Amino acid sequence: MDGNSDVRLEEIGAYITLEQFIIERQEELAHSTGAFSRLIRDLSVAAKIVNWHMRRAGITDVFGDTGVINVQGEVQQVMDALAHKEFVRALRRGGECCLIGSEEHSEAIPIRTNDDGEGNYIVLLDPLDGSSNIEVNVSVGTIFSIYRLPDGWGEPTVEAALQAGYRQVGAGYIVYGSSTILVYTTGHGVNGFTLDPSVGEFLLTHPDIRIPEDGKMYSINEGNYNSFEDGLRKYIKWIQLEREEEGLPLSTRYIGSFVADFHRNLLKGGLYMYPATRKSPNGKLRLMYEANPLAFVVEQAGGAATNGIQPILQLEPEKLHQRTPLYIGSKRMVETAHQFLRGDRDLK
Ligand code: AHM
Ligand code: MG
Repeated sequence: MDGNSDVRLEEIGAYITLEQFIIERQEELAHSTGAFSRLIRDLSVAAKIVNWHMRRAGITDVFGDTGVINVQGEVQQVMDALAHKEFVRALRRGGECCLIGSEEHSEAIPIRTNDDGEGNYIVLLDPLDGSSNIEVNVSVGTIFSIYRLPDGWGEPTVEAALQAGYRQVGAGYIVYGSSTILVYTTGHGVNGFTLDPSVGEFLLTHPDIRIPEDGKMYSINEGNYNSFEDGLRKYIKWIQLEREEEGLPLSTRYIGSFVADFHRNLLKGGLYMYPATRKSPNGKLRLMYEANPLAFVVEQAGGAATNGIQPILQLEPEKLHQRTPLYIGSKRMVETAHQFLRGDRDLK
């Protein structure tokens, strides 16, 4: 190793693996017994396996669809099914989870464990978000939301999972991008871990992530512009004004992979919007395993997430697969969007 490499290593300091980090932070968690730590470990193991499949996509035959239409009425991709299977397998084997809700399965999946009884955690997930992007080498992700089974609850059923977002005890996502990064929160800040493929460990690379108060980028499918409500159309026109003194115009960045758009906005500042449209009158994204977990992450990082009126985390869910309009990202950007949506602000 030459002198320069030594210097670089010193700058980076000691490596902290996800597992070490979880153990060190365990006492922050209420009723900490180590079970939650094991649950995060199980999710990270599944993430590594999915990552492995993803990195070989194209070499192995995992592109294309399965021919199945999922509960969302969308064509299931082979990788969707594969990711779902790996996460369910890891959670089942881990023993800390009693119920799984997945975008790729119409019903909640109860998990029976061995003689030790059942785990106490409910995990809701989108195993592979943005999967239509895989074939063209664009980043995709996994999103997860964690609740405790309410005290005294008997058989874990879907009703146990229908808790408002503010009751989450953990949430996070994995982006399979130029590198693979796992970001999560337990309500004590947000931390990010990059997978080092040579040693197969997630290493702490993004401690205590804070989202900038304001941003220069907005993410929305502007192809739907004509079906947006009036206030939103005005907001978008305002964003595009040539007014240097107000920091305008902003830049559009829309990958079409929610996790990837969200991750960029989290690090750089920005606003992701998926509003109600004529085609999707309740928005497109799912409350329980897309909006809620990333709302928890963004709030913990100092940002905001709403449905255009109320904070996402306050919404009382009715169904596992329900959809919600979503405005999520830098706090000031969400506030400005709201002013336009309420009609309190105009283009002038
Ligand atoms: P998915 O969960 O079926 O992959 O759908 C969610 C995805 C998001 O990742 C992305 O932001 C959005 O749908 C894109 O939708 P559209 O093509 O309508 O802009
Ligand atoms: Mg999704």
